[in-house]
Amino acid sequence: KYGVKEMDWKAYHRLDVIHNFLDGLEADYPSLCTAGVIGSSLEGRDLKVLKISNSAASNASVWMDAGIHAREWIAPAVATYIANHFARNFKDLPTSITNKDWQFDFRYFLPVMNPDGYEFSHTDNRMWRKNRAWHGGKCIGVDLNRNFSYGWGLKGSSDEPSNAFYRGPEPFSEPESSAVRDILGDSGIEFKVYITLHSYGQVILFPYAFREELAPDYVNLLEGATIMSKAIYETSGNTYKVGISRDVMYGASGTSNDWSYGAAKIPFCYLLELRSKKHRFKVPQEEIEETGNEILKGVMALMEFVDTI
Ligand code: ING
Ligand code: ZN
Repeated sequence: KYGVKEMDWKAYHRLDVIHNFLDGLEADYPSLCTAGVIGSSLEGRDLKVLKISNSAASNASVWMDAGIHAREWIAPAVATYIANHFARNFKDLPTSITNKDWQFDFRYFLPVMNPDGYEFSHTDNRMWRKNRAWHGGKCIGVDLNRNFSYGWGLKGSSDEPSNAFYRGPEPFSEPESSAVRDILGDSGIEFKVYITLHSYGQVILFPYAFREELAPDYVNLLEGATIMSKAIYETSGNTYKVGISRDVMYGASGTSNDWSYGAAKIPFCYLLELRSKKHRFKVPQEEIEETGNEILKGVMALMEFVDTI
């Protein structure tokens, strides 16, 4: 209860409040919600997750992470907003999302994938992006979204520790990316959807970011992205472009989204760049709830679609 009371979506919160909130959901809904820890950051902070599940054996899993980049504060806020909604409204879901029995686990929400960087962006440098690892030289930080093994080391990343897109000395050199790999690729859980929240730009990206060829599931991926974008527009009037990264933004390699699709073989993988073009990384706290709601509606529409595939 303590954590739930402190949490709201009218302000940005520190890591302890977010983690207490996850424990609070478990306390409020013990048969539905389970908080857990999938690993530790370099500085020893928990990589804390929440599972929301009715424990039906045939459920497919939906993963959502956020905060892989420290300064993108709107992303953890939206992930917790969505977790909160699904936990509190779970019993109403089977008819509101699909006519069939509910057959998804939210497994897991990882609202802050880069807790060291997230805290650093609160205490020292609001514009910090990477984690806080040192791999020689004068500079700190690996870009966790260049540290995954699929296409690692190619264009759109850097081997320079001083670079904002520093990929690290080797794939999965970082405890934060390794912990995610161990769950998504090595836990035996069947994942159907991978969603990773970033900001900013209002775009929905799907694989591949690192190569020219279209993904084998390009048509399905595009349809899912378009459905999300349409649901967002119908909710708030905000426009989100859809497409592959090199068309809509820029190319990148070693991303969690490409790895989830290409290596972990999750069929629906999306990177969402949230609001806002106007405020960039500093989305006013007054816009958190609206952003959470538009993305919630987008995710629900996506789940309805993937349920038919
Ligand atoms: N952009 C992401 C980044 O990691 C991205 C998203 C991924 C863009 C792949 C293009 C290709 O650079 C932000 N804002 O972090
Ligand atoms: Zn990002």
